[in-house]
Parts: sequence; structure tokens; C-alpha cells
Amino acid sequence: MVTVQHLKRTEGYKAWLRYDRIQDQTWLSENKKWLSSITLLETSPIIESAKRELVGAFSGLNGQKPTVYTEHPKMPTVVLTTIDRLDKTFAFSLHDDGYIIQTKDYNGTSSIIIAGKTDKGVLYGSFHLLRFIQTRTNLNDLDQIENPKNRLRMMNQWDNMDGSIERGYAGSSIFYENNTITKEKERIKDYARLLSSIGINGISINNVNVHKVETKLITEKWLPEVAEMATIFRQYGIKTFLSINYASPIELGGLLTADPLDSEVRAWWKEKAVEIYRYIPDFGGVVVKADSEHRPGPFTYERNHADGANMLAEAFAPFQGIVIWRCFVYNCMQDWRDRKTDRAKAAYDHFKPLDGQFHKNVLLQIKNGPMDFQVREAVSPLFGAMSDTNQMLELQITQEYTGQQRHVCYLLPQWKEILEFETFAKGEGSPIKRIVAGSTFNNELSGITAVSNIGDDSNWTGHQLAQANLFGYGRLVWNPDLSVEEITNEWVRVTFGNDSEVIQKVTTILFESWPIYESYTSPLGVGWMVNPDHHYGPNVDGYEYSVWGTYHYADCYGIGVDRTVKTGTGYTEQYFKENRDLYESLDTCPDDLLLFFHHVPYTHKLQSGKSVIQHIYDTHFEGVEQAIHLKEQWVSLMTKIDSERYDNVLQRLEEQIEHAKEWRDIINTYFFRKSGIKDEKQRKIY
Ligand code: GCV
Repeated sequence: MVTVQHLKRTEGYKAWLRYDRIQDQTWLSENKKWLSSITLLETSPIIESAKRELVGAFSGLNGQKPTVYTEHPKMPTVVLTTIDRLDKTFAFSLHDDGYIIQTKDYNGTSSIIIAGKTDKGVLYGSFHLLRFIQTRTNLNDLDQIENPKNRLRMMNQWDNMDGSIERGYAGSSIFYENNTITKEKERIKDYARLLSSIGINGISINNVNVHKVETKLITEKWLPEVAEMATIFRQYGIKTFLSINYASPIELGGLLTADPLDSEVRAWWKEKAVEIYRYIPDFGGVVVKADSEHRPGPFTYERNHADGANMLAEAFAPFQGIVIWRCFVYNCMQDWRDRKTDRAKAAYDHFKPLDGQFHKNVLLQIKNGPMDFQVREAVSPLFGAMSDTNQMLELQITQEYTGQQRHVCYLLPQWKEILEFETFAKGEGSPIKRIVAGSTFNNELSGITAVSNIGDDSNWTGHQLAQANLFGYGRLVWNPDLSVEEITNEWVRVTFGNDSEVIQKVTTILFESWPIYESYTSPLGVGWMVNPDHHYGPNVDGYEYSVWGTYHYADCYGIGVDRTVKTGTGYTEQYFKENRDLYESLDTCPDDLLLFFHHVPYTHKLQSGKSVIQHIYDTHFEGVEQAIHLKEQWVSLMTKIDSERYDNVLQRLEEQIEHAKEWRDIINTYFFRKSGIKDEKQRKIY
């Protein structure tokens, strides 16, 4: 069995927390003095974590363990403290998780002061200092103030207690095995370190599909061990949440109903909350998938989602617990003859009428798109549509529809587009990033969450380059105003070092990867076209003829879903006017979402000037060529990257090329046969 001690020595396991001996003599001559001591003006379990990180890192970077003081030594030192302990010259306005890092003479000693509003800020600031060092920043005049833009910065694990991970592509769960909680907690601690280093402050530790065994996580059988995990995360400033089964009062409590308005059901949840908080006093709250994909929910009792969520909210409110209620509610068994039902409309239809009815401690979790984490889809019109309701954005780091961590697909550019999307909810200046940060409607609760992409593979994410998605997620959620370029540059440097050729090439590979993946998979925003169930690989009609019907309506004349008000499902109506008009008209609908909004003939001319069919052929041929080029760029870095990580990426890029060819051929042949229209460039189509 591979032990964590062994894993710790592997390159992939270190991820971006790597502190190899610094060889850069120029940098050392200016900055080495900062690596020899740390001063703790106070302590707490979280500040102890910060100290451990700095001691471990400085030892590696400098080849010598730093001295730890509790009072200012008469030598340059890194000071860890909460800001209130410092004098009036430190009058900064910090949020709870905010911090400053300043190089300054303090108490007669030259110091790098890391001062947080709370101890969590101290920890985040310490990780920030380490990034400065890893990117060889001059430490002699630091002056940084950081306040996270999002209060809740969460991670959702889709881990099951049998050790499997729903949509997991990097091995088995690090949390569970054989229907128990794993005894080996070291890896969970290392995960907590990774998450905390990028600013994550909440985690729900089990799948939103809560099956029989996991339903019991909120019972005394498992709560002591859940509490142990919560202790690990707490030391890194992360609150623990659980996904719960809406029908728990029946399954655990022996009640005959889970009706949210039933007094016994309400009393059952209240007692349950008391019990949970007895074990975990700072428990974050619960995540709920209800009335979704066959999971139980309030609809069974002819109640609505506000009834369901508020019942739980009442139980958790006395402990400041929150109820994160997912809006992924739709009819997953849509009949192909029914051309009016539109899955894309469902969340808005269910939730918008309930605006203003949810309790203060309910937070609605909305997937970025109205369908399901496709390579490209429109943004959910629910963002900004509920001015009196707390909203949270859900992204998917795990690459369910974007290559399953066998293809490189860097998702930051996609997330950035989503965050910057102008909803016009309160006129111009209402991008999604402001709505979910709570600033557009002054929400007390708000934030961003994402489905994690890690498992027990030695490098956490299966594909070494998929680590960039995890890192980038945290950094972007901390500050959505950061550019993708800044975050990417940082990740490449902290992961692969500061060689300019490595930075340039890895950055290029990452930046090109999403457009390339899109080009050889499903075109023009139509989505799906994957094998049902596991969702890997091409199958154009996979969902067209499945009971889980999700349609693109391709026939011999054309393709796409007519979602217009004029002739289609009326989905475009759900957007604010500017976007509704943009998408409704064929003249203005952006090419990349054309088939999401319109059904058009294959001969339809895109804004690019090409016909739809020629666009499909061209992108599929070009996508494969570009995938080959990704590999060429990687190969040119062979001597500059350790063989473990080099080989991991090389093997996956080779697999990606073969798989891209399969996508190309299946898609092109399908549309050639359907349309009967030849490729203008007469390339080989089977
Ligand atoms: C956890 C999609 C995925 C499911 C997932 C679901 C959800 O349908 O394929 O695996 O279930 O989304 O987000 O609830």
C-alpha cells in the first residue's frame, strides 16, 4: 500500500505547495534574511497552522529551520498577528478573512508583518507570502492589502462512503472507504492545506446524492468521526458542511412523512440540529438536493421549495447554520414529443416565483448554466432574477463534460466569462460576480462553490494540469477581478518554477485547451453529444434516444434547440431585456451559443461568414491538429520538467489526441450523412 509519507515525496502530490531549495543567488542575496525567523505575537490553532506552513516551507526553501519567537527578536523577522494587536499606524479596513502584508520597521526591528483581521487572515496571508517567495518577488517592500470578494468560498465533494466519487476522475475518495470514514486522516489534512492556501473556507464532505449509508452521517454512529474531520478543516479555517437526505425524518426518524409543514417533521429536524451542533459547534450547515433526479423533496407533499428550505433553516438558525438549497430541479424524464418542456427553463420556473419567501439563512445554489456544466452553455437566467433571495454560484471543477481529466481543459477562462457576464439585473453594472458576491442586492449570505476534482491519485487530480483548475478556482473566487493571465502565471510558477520558457509554454497550453476541447466536441453551444451515463466520448444521439432525454433535434435539415419566444420554448424570456433581445434574434445571437438558442438549417450562415455545416467540419479537423500541437509544445519542455509530471501529462496528451480523432470522425460523419453536404475542403470524412 502506498503510504501518505511515500506520496508526500512525489512531485504531483506536492501540487503548488512546493518549497524546494532556492538556487537563485540574486534573489537570495536580497531576501534570504527573511527566511530565518518567525515571530508569533499570539497563537490559536489556526495561527499554529500558519506557523507550521511557514516553518516547513522556510526549512525547504532555505535549507535551514527558522527560529520561532514570541517577542520581536533583534533581527529581520516575519511577524504573525491579528491586526488589533498592532498600533494605530495599521488602521486598515479588513473583512473577517482579510489581511495585510507589509515590510516595515516595527518595534525597532525590520519586519514583514502578516496581520489578519482574524487568525484566518493570518493563515491566508502566510500562504500569500509563500507565493511571493515562490514567484521570487522582492520581499523588501511588500505592501499588500487583501479582502476576499466572496464571503463563502466553498468546495463540494461528491464522495460516497463506499469510496467512489460521483463524477470523480482522479481515483477513489480520500474521505471514505468500504462504507466507513477513512482512518488515515493525513491526506485529508493535506487537502485542507491545499484548499486553505487558495482561500477556501467551507467544504461539504459528501455527495449531494445522499444514499442510504450516507444518510446516517448525521447520526451518532458517524458524527464523532465527522467531528474529527471538522477539526482538521477548522485548523485551516474551513467550516464543514454535510449534504443531507431530505427524507431523513422517514429514513432515520421512523416518521411516516417528510412533509415540511408537518409539526413532527419540524421538531425532528430541530432536535437533529441540536445533536449535530453538540458534536460540531461550528458546523457550517447543510447542502440539499431535493426533487432533483429522483431525490426526495417537498414536491411529494405538494409543498414548494421555500417550504422545504425554510423548515431546515428554522432548525439550523439558532446555531448560525445555513441551508444551501440547490436549484438543479428539472424533469429528467422529458418525452421527446413534448416540445414545450425545456430543461433550461426549469430552475427559473420553479424558483423565481418564490423570491422573497426564503429565510435569511437559506442560500440558493445555482449551477452556472441552466443545463449541466456543458463545454459551453448560456448562463443561468436565475442569476439576478431574485433580488430578495440569497444566491450562490455552483461551478464544476471536476471535468464531467470537459474531458474527465484525460483531456486538458483549463476552465478558468470559462469561469471568468461567467463571472463577468452582464445580467442587467439592476441595469448596467450587474455582472454575475457582483450578484454572487452579494453586492448587487446587499445579501447577507452569498458566495461561490464548486464540485471538486480530487481523489486519491498520487497527484490529486489525475491529470497534472488539472491541478490548475483547482488552484485557479480558489484564486478566482477569492478575487473575481483578477485576470486569468495573472492567476495562470502564478500557478505555473508555483507549480513548475520560474523558467520563462516553461511559463510561456504551459500558459499557452492551458489557454488554448478549452477552445480546442470545444472545437472537436459538441459545436456552437448545443452541448451533450456524449455517451449517456458516464458522459465520456462522442455519441451524437446518446441523449436524443434516452429516457433521460436532452435533445438537440438534429435531422436531415438542421440542428439546434429553438428557445425563442417567437417560435420556441420561450426560454429567452427569462433574461433581462438586453440579453433576451440579444439571444432571441438570429441576427445578434453569438455564434458560440447559436444552437443553444436556435434551430437552424445546416446551410445557415454564421456571423463568422461560414455555414453551420462547414463550421462543424472545420472546427473538428482543426481541433485535432491543435491537440497535436499541444503535445508538441509539451514535448519541447522534456528537459525542464521532472519525469514524473512530464510523463503523466505526455501520456494523457497522447490519449487526448487519439480521442479527439474519434470525436472528429464520429461528429463529422454523423453530420455529413445527415446533411448530405460535402466538406468544401474535401477532407476525409468517413
Ligand atoms: C451529483 C449531473 C451529474 C450528476 C450529478 C447532478 C447534480 O446530472 O451527471 O452526477 O449528481 O448533475 O448536480 O446533482
